[in-house]
Amino acid sequence: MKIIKDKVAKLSFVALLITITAAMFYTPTASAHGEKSQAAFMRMRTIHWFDLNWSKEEVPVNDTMTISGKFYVFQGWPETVDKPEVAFLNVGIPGAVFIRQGSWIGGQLVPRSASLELGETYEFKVLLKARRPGDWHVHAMMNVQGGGPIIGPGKWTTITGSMKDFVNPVTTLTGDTVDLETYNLSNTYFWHGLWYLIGLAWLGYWIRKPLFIPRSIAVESGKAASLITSTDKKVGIAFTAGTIALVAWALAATNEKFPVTTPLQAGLLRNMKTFELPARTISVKVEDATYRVPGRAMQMTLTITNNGDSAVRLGEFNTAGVRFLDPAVYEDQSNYPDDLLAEEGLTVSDNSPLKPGQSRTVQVTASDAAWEVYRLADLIYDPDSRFAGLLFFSDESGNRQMVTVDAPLIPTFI
Ligand SMILES: [Cu+2]
Repeated sequence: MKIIKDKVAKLSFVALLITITAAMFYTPTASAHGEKSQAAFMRMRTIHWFDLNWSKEEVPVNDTMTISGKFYVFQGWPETVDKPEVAFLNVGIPGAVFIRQGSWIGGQLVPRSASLELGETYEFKVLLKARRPGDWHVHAMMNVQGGGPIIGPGKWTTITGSMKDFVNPVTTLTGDTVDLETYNLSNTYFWHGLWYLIGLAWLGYWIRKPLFIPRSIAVESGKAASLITSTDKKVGIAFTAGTIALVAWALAATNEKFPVTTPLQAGLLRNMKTFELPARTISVKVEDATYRVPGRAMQMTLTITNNGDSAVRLGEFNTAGVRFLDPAVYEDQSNYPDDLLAEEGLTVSDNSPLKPGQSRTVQVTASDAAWEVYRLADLIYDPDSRFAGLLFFSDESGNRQMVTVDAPLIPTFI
């Protein structure tokens, strides 16, 4: 009976090992990033991305494309999310399908984290080089320390060609040109393999012996000392000494081969250049805002005052990257992703030009399936149901002016 139990224990242990190893190698293809499951308030009240442009829809391996645009760091940043004092401009893609060759905020290269100010707008650009063929959803993204990755709008981009043609040459500070895609890969395989074998040998040595249950019985009956033989001790010492010697030798050999090394640079960039928006001449007061669940529509009562010198009309409401447009005022020419664009999603009770010096209270409705599809309507179940977004007004000469709104949102279910 004891022998059978022991065999079962051993087999279970081996099965567990195989399962864990198999799980490490199982990597299914991810086709989305769960952007829709990021809390609606995170997408609506943190970073507002706008004027976005994906330079290409189809790009061959080794070719580059850019994502550029602007983002507004929301003034009413939620209390529950850390402020973007340490933020890293990134892209949201399924793995290394592109490599990031460079990213810029306000024209300054940002290979490391930057400190962003609430209430400011920044211009950004990310340069990507195509690596793995396929259809990929490419997002702008900001990683905020303590806040997590804040994902922006995504667009489907196709990479064509073959991954085996991909090259990533860089010139080191000592003047050598290496291909980072394959650089020293055999060395990486060698060390992974070697440590894996050492690990297996260590496990193999102990698995040969009686395992859990007989050992437990021995310990309980006071014979714990008999479980470890002098050979076991010698083997243990040999493994320990061997590991230390191997690490010491490898370190010395590496230092000799590469005498000049610099650590990864990880400082914080401060005082980033902000984007100067034109002087704000329109003021908007949100009188109330409701979300009608059955109609998938948000309704706002806004009092708009024009303090500028040109008549204006409301053309767009943008929240969490979803853009609701009034086609009579503004049409998108930027080839913005379809699923995020409600070309006729904005209706204004009176959208005749608002003359300079005038003030008007209007009903504004933003309706589209995107409220549900992008799960923005989940906001109404938050303990602090607030919405926020950007309103864009167009004046007579076509200039656009951005005004932010931020107010409580009350749901109606009828
Ligand atoms: Cu995506």
